[in-house]
Amino acid sequence: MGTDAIGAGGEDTIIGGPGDDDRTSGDNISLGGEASGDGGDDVISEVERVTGDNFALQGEASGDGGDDDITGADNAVGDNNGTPGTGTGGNDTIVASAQPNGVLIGDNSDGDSSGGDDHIFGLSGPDFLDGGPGTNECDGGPGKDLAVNCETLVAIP
Ligand SMILES: [Ca+2]
Ligand SMILES: [Ca+2]
Ligand SMILES: [Ca+2]
Ligand SMILES: [Ca+2]
Repeated sequence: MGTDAIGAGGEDTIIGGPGDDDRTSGDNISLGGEASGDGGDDVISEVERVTGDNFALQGEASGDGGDDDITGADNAVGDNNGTPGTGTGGNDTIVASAQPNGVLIGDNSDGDSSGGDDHIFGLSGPDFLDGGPGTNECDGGPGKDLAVNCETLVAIP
């Protein structure tokens, strides 16, 4: 098809800085096809919409998820994000931005694959935290947060 993005990911550091950085992912990105491959362990900060591993806007995203460190995200998926987003989940740490109404998902966008053990932190609430499969810790921080699939809950009303 020519629009697929496939390959094992490296270990990247991505820093968005101030402003609307729109969207990025730690590993493969495809806007029209499939994004797949084993994810690297990435450090991504100050990007509004983040996928820790593979991101496909319209197709399937799959692969073994890396262990990503994501901070300052409004919307985050720790592992593969696509239609569907499937694969083995990595152990991710995800920290929200200061914006309320964050949506922070520890594993794949289709929550039925295997998942990693994730640490998810909200900031100014309300945020939505979804640990997915695995053994997860969710800390809502200030505000009226909602958390699902979290084995350890901190600051969730
Ligand atoms: Ca990654
Ligand atoms: Ca990951
Ligand atoms: Ca994960
Ligand atoms: Ca998880």
